[in-house]
Amino acid sequence: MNMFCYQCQETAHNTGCTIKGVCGKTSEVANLQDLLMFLLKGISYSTVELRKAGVKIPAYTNRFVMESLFMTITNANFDKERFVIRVREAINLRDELLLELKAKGGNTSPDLDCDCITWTTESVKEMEVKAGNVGILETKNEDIRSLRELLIYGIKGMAAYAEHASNLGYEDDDIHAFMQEALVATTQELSGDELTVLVLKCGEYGVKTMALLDKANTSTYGNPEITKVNIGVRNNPGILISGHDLRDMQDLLEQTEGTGVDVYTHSEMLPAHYYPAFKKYSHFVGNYGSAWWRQNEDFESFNGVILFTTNCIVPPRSTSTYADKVYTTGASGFTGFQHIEDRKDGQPKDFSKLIEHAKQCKAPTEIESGEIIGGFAHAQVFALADKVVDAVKTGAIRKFFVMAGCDGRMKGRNYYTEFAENLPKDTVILTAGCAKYRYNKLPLGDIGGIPRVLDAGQCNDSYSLALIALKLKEVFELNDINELPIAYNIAWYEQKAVIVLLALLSLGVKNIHLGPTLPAFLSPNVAKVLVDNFGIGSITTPDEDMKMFLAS
Ligand code: SF4
Ligand code: SF3
Repeated sequence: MNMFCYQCQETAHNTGCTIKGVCGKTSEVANLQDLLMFLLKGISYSTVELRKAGVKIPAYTNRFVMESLFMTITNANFDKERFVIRVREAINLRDELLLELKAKGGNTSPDLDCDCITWTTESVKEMEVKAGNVGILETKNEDIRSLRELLIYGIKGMAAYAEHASNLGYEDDDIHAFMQEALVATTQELSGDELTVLVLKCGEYGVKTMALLDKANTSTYGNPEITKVNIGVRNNPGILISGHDLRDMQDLLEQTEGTGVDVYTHSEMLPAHYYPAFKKYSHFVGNYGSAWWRQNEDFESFNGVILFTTNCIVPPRSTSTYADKVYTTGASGFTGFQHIEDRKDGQPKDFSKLIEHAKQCKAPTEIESGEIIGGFAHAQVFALADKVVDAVKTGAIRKFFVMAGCDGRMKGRNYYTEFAENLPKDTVILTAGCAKYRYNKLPLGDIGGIPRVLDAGQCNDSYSLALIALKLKEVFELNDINELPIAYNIAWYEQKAVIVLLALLSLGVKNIHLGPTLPAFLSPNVAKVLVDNFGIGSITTPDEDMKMFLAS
């Protein structure tokens, strides 16, 4: 075994990637990510103790932990050199914090189940050796391992959302404190019950983090509005921006204005079109292509420059003609792609290199034409509330189906297209995340002017779907969110879906069906706890599941 990773839905044989990641992650990078996680636990030990002593943790430290977590999420960063640098920085930061803790009279030799606060090296060779001994499988009890990793994946997703909020100047020290406490908790001999409490708490912090990001996005760029997004192309060269970071979107649109270079969104950046602040740019042309896993084809025909602001990167094929035109920024990275440095002191990032590069490129090749509609986040749906409530009361809308989450390569994901196609005409899909690409171009029609697919936005905008459910509960004067005519049939892929799931559970949502497979990191006992307490279920066939959902 060269590595072990089972954090995403596409993990090999639904048990774990052991030789190389299905995502393309090499064993070297996987192990360095494990080593970075190990050191984050060492850093967090000191920050947790320092907080107890009343010390305010500096923004640099909080950001270091948050960004490092983000860098280890599925298909965000494949760049070995970046991880080597990070590991060195982590050792230095941990040692500085430990000195500070010592000066405060804190305990600098705690009883942890790893040597994450003492182990050190300067050599890459030694890093690689140590990396092989600090992985997930070092926790021998499979239930404890499962709970520890569930918690870790939850905070990885949380870190991604917290980082986007932070990039817009929205911070919450409680969220940083929780992520760091969770990291330390995985080094302690906690019981299954104690870890379960933390996993549930993670969901509460997930809600808090998504609320913070929602506030950051909507305060800065306005509330998403119903928008028809063009999926065709124009004749200018273009930049295709992917990922979730709206501050990067803003910087790019500002810097491309008047340059003759058009901007298109890919995959999870599609919802940027729904924000009033971005609509004013006439060179913000539309959305190109489909979900992240189709990028090898989409990028080939785009002909222009590509910018990744976050996950999900697919390694280019050896025959690719676009690899030299891809740039990464923020937590994302890939050996061979050029990386745009972080903004300094809140100043815009410098995208001039990309823009000059794009000017040399051909215009995109048209692969489809028409429009897709979206922008149904909470404020927009609340504005339509009377219409929606009437439709429910008259029976025009029988049921809502929350089909949020992720898309992915697995063949079984056709299930979601079939499910959407076969849903009765008096049902409405509420979506968020890249899962929508399985059905957002289908002619599903509308119900009295309400489209049958209501897209709230990115995966983090699942928060909007929760707010909509809570609003409906209030309007219909129900005691329990589960009494609403809403079914949850969610697709997951990476760790942001984990925090979304935990957040929904913390809001009291029950009977969520999760597919296309249940997470490999859930041990049978942990899965049973989720089934018994929350009614979590897996998917079967579109027909059978439809019957089950419509009967309940
Ligand atoms: Fe495998 Fe997923 Fe881990 Fe990649 S992120 S190595 S595909 S489990
Ligand atoms: Fe998609 Fe990666 Fe999860 Fe943000 S972009 S939902 S998979």
